[in-house]
Amino acid sequence: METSRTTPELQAYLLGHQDDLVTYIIQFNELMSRYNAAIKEVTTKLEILKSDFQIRNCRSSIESIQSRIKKPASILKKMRSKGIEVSLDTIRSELNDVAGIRVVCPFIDDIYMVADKLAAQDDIRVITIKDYIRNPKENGYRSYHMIVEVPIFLMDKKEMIRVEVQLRTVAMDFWASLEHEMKYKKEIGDCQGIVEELRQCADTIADTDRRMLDLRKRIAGGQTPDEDTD
Ligand code: 0O2
Repeated sequence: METSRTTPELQAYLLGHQDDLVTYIIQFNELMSRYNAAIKEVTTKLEILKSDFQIRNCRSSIESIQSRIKKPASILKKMRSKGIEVSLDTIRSELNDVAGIRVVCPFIDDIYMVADKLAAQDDIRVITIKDYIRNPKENGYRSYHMIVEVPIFLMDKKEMIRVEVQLRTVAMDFWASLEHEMKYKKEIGDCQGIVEELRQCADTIADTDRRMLDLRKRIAGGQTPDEDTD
């Protein structure tokens, strides 16, 4: 796709290539519907894991599951920032997060358990894992990222589609959501110590996550089987 035309040039170009444009839009929508299908497949798997865990353990391992398809403008922005030529093929081959699912868990060990159970399913192919919980980003960001491929079954074929699954605790989600909002409203320089303070907040939250997990284990360890079923 030509990206350097000025707006009038682009308009003239599009008017002269209307058939190409319509074909392109149809193919783009087809590709997005495949990402939608992949989101449904992975979300269903997560919901089944959630309810099975709930039945066996009388507590929830997943607080919420949200999903989104990356908007066309964000797709273009990301590809341009990475210097990737924009085409339907490169969207598919080069972008990992067109389909995104965010899983929020109560405790840190729930994250690793859910991630392991998902990865172990024989129709899921794990492409990459970034563990920003054991290896937080410089700014304090923590989350467990999995890029997976899942089969979707179409009328005439099966296709493997990539989905990014981000898993985090409620506390990590609180920090990441606010940091994302603040970061996108304004470019943060470190002149007022804001970056450092945000990182300190992330560290405090991580410490609280660890203490809450420890408390849950101590409470569970102190329970008799009868108390456990209350
Ligand atoms: P948005 O608007 O959330 O979609 P890759 O995708 O692997 O080629 P990338 O994008 O560096 O390269 O991957 P990474 O580090 O796994 O980050 C992917 C996503 O994680 C981001 O998507 C964010 O959603 C989230 N993320 C990563 N770092 C941060 C951070 O410092 N703060 C917050 N709040 N979220 C973060 P996008 O496309 O950047 O944004």
